[in-house]
This record gives sequence, C-alpha cells and structure tokens, in this order.
Amino acid sequence: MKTVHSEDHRLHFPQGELYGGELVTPFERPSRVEHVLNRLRDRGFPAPVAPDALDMGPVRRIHAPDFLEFLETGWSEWEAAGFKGEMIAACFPARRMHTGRPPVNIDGKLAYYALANETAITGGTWGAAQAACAVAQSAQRLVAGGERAAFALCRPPGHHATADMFGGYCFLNNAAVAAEMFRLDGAKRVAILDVDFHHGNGTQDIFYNRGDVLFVSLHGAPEHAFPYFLGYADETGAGEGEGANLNYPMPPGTAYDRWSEALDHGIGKIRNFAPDALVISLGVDAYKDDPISFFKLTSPDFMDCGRRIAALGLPTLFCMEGGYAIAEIGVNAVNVLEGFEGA
Ligand code: Q9C
Ligand code: ZN
Repeated sequence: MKTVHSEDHRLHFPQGELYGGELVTPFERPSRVEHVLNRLRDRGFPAPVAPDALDMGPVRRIHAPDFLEFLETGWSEWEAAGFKGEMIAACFPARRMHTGRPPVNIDGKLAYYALANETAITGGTWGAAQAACAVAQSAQRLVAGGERAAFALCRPPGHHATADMFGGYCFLNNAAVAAEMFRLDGAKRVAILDVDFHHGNGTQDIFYNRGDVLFVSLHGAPEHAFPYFLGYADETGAGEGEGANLNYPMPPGTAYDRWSEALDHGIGKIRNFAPDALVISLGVDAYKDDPISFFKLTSPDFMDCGRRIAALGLPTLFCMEGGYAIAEIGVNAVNVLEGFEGA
C-alpha cells in the first residue's frame, strides 16, 4: 500500500492548547507523523510519495467560501489587529445568540468559525491544512486509479471540521473532500467509516442530508467525550440522507469485545449500502493508553480491525485522523494497514 505524505504538516504547530485551564503543548503535534513514518519504513512499506498540488474545486464543494477565506486571511487580520498570541477563540455564538452573521472584527470572526477553543491557528496553519487535504486528494486518486488501497498520512486531521467550522485540531475535512472526489470520479455511493475515538461531527454534518454518502462512526459517548454535543445513536440522517448516518457511541472503559461488535455491525451496514469506495477516518486514539480518550483497544486489536475492514473487499482510502499516545501511534496506525493487507 502506498502512503502519501507532505512535510508541510510542520507549518502547523501552535505552542498552546487550552486544556484543563492551562496552556499546554498541543496533543496534536508534528512528532505524531514521524512515528508513523518510522513504523511504515520499519515494516517495509514503500517510501511515501509527495502529494500533487491541492485542487480547490472539491474543497469548495465541501467547505463554505467565507470559511475558506477566513482560514486563508485570518492570521494576517489577527496580526494587523495587534494581537500578539496565537488565534484562540475566547467566545462563541452560543445558544440563543446565533443569528448567522459573521462579524467583521477578527476576534469575532474567530469566535464565529471556531467550534472549540483547544485549537489555535498560527501563521502556518492554512498551509499545513492545505497540504493535508492535498495528501488526501492524491491518495484518493491512487485508489480511484485502481489501487486496492492507499494511506493518506494527513496532518492536521479533518473529521471535526464542518462546512464552516474548525476545531478539535481540524481545519479542512480531508476525508469528506476525498469522499466527494470518489463521487465526482463516478462512484455512485461512498461509505465513510470513522474509527477515531471521537465522533466525526464534521463529516456527519457535511453529509447529513445526503443519501449517496453513508457515514458510520464508532466513538466515545457524547455525554462523556468531545465533541460532547453530537454523536448520539438517534442521529440517523435527514431528508434524502435518512438512514445514511450511523453512530455507535460507547461508554468509558469500552474494550475490543464491545467495540468490535459495533465495528461488525457498521461493516454489515456498509455492505448492505453497497458502496463503490470506502474512506476510513483512521484515528487510533481508541488505544488503551491514549492520554485524552477512554477506550481500551490494544495494539493487536488494531490489526484485527484492519482485517475486518478488508473483508468488505472495497477500494479503500485510509485518512489519518487522531491518536495521541505518541510512542505507539506508529504501531497502531500501521497495524490497521497491515491487518488490511494481510487479510
Ligand atoms: N476538554 C481528533 O482526534 N479535546 N481530535 C477537547 C475539551 C479535543 C480530538 C477537550 C480533542 C480533539 C482528530
Ligand atoms: Zn480523535
């Protein structure tokens, strides 16, 4: 399986993440990628290839023009306003305050486009987000071109990003853009399976009204886990998309016995949907030692997960999402790929 990777992910490395009332070094950091690259090399995977230039066409089909403009120009507006720190939202259009009008003031704009304030924007963020999305696009082209599977080593991740909000470490929804590209390439139906510990609220929201893209997510129950306000089992899609959204929220302490039951159930739904392509939002933060998550998967479990995904027999694009047990992220992510290839 080929990997697509860009060193431009390094452009995004904020100094601070607001966590428990402290500014800490972000959990989502560049060294995550180094561990994955090292493991790929150690396990004999082909050397990663660089992506082609980003095609903004499919990005514009997923994200709103004003949001893309904010990501592109926000940092210079922030600097011009005289702010000295990184861009961290300090307020939100909360309940009963949202009238859908983006402010002109950059501090207000930041609040408008943010869905959480753990995620800072820096001068390099837009470049890195574009590179991550280009990585997903190039890997998608490999699969659309006939490869059985490809690995998009995206950083920053994407599944929390909605059409017009960033947060949860995400800016552009790489997996959603790739799924849309499969549709543009002629796939009648596409399935997205999100195994990241966190609910893929962005991907869910983007495709909620569409019947051509099935979204299946396994995640920490929203009562207990970020993003807290979405990811319940009764969110099943709307309109044309009714029945094409499937959430498997699971409680603290969930181990592979229960998690894999949900996986098999979701895989069964994907099989019935009969998609022409499969996108995996590959977060490995369901790992037992992940510092910000509460599932109990072991490293061998990730290999079994890859095996079960392979049994679908679909052209498959893996898009990297979360995973914050830095030392083990390489083993866990590559185990999914090895399980897939060995199946
Ligand atoms: N107390 C991904 O795994 N944590 N994003 C906020 C609030 C944000 C995770 C915690 C976690 C985002 C791609
Ligand atoms: Zn996650």
